Amino acid sequence: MPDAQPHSDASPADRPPEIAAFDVVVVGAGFGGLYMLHRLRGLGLSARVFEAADGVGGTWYWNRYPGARCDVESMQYSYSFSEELQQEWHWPERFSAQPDILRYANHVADRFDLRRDIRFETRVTSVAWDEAAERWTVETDRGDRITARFCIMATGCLSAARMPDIPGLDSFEGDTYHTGHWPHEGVDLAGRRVAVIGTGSSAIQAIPVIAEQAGHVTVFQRTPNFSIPSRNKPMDAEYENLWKSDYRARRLKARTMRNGILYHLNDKGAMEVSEEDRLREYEARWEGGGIAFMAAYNNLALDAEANRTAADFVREKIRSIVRDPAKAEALMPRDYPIGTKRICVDTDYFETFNRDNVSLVDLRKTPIEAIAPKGVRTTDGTVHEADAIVFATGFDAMTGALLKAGIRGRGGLALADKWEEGPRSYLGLMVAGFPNLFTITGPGSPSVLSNMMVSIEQHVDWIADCLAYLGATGVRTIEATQEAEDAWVAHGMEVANRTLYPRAASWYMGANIPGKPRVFMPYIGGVGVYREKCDEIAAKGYEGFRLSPPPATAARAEAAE
Ligand code: NA7
Repeated sequence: MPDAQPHSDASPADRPPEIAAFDVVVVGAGFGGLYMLHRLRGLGLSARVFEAADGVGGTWYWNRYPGARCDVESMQYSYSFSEELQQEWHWPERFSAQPDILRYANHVADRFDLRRDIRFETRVTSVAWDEAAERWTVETDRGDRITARFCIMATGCLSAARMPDIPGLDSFEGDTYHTGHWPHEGVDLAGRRVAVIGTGSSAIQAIPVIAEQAGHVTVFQRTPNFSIPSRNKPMDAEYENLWKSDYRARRLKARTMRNGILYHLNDKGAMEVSEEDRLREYEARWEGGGIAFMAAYNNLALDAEANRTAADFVREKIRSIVRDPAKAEALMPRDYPIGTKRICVDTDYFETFNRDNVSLVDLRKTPIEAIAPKGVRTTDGTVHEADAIVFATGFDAMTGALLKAGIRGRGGLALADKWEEGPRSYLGLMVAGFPNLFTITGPGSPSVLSNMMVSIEQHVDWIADCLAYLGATGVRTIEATQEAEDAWVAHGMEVANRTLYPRAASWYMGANIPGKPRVFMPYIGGVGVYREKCDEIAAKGYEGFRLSPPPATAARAEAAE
């Protein structure tokens, strides 16, 4: 099935700027923005979606690097809102490759006729609250100027790709690529000398595939990562049927899980069992493949000793796979607990270091000094020659895309200023001082610690229900109170500090961006608990939010009309 092409009314280049008023503006047409638009239509609200790319799919539109694949099983990494959709769609593999996920996003856009309200190749440059009109004014790089009662940021958590500030980059004579902005036409790396900078999830997926094509691959590793084999395989028909025969119930159950993924979570602690049992359990999970490895025991994210047993097991695996002991040692993570940096899932990552055409540069011993015309120069003076450099250097995660949109709330307060010391929000859904502005999977919500599809659907449904409530009660503005926001931020930190997560210099902590405040950004209390909390708050008439005019007054005014 070929990718469907966007077909807006006019091609972006010649469409005139839009000056219009809508009920809602949505920023982003990834999985969050697409479903949000669908729900807004259902509520009878007028909506305009702006999308910087020339197609839908968000992160799956941009991340086209070789080997790009989802870490959550296909049967679970998909929308649940339409029974017909989930029954009719067929995923070809246990873990979906990027092209299949993008095809799915395009299918959804067509099936629900979403494209006609999306303006592609249009980047939002300014989002400003108009105090008097109680509306948002949204401007784009194409000269659009739209006002809307509500603004919903569906900009994604990993969409602001980050190039490190390495001197000499412009002097490089070869080609440079970022995994998060991979050229659509693909890249022919056959026979070329390729430098890969970074060893996070993207690199770990890309390196084995690149190594099969390239003449030579030099991997520049600053921090080794824990990675579990995916055991990816073609979709088993019986397994697919099992899911489809019981899809609704399985989806409901997944929503109650800690990370929104249905898998067997052992309810025992790692130290409650003998070493022999423990190793057997880890071995079974390693053979089973995927991130369910981290659910082997219920305290791996909480207890350092328990965590060490899992980390030791993976380090032993690395030792047994990688034949060169020095390389094996360099590839073993030792200075943070397993799982506290995003656990990676791979196909033949460690095995790839047994190939003759793959070498590893340990940047902890010899950091990168500069990019030279012929390659990457490390502090020992070596120039590692390359024809192409692949930057797998990650994203300004969670806050990057939100801050790029130029959001200004009450009194002209810039979100960037408000978040100078780290993101602050109520539930990761709204920010005090920014009325009628919602963030889908914003910082302060489970987001990146969960199956994003589950968290996206939960947020979209919550926001849609909220808008329906406001409409029905005549409320014009909703805004998180400062007290509720402060309490939520304090609660989020308290829960995070009970875990081992803050011990790693991870992108969850903002540690990958020089100067970014070190704050644990996602909410780690669990998807099930979080959903209950959000529902409870809504049921109490949106506790912690200021509704204006208050629903009672609004309802009375409505009755009097
Ligand atoms: P990540 O996980 O942020 O990985 C980026 C990698 O790049 C990581 O190994 C970094 O090392 C490395 N890096 C970053 N800057 C540099 C410089 N200046 N020099 C050398 N190495 C550097 O991004 P991914 O794209 O792999 O994955 C992001 C998420 O997407 C992933 O977690 C999934 O949720 C999907 P560091 O660890 O910072 O020392």
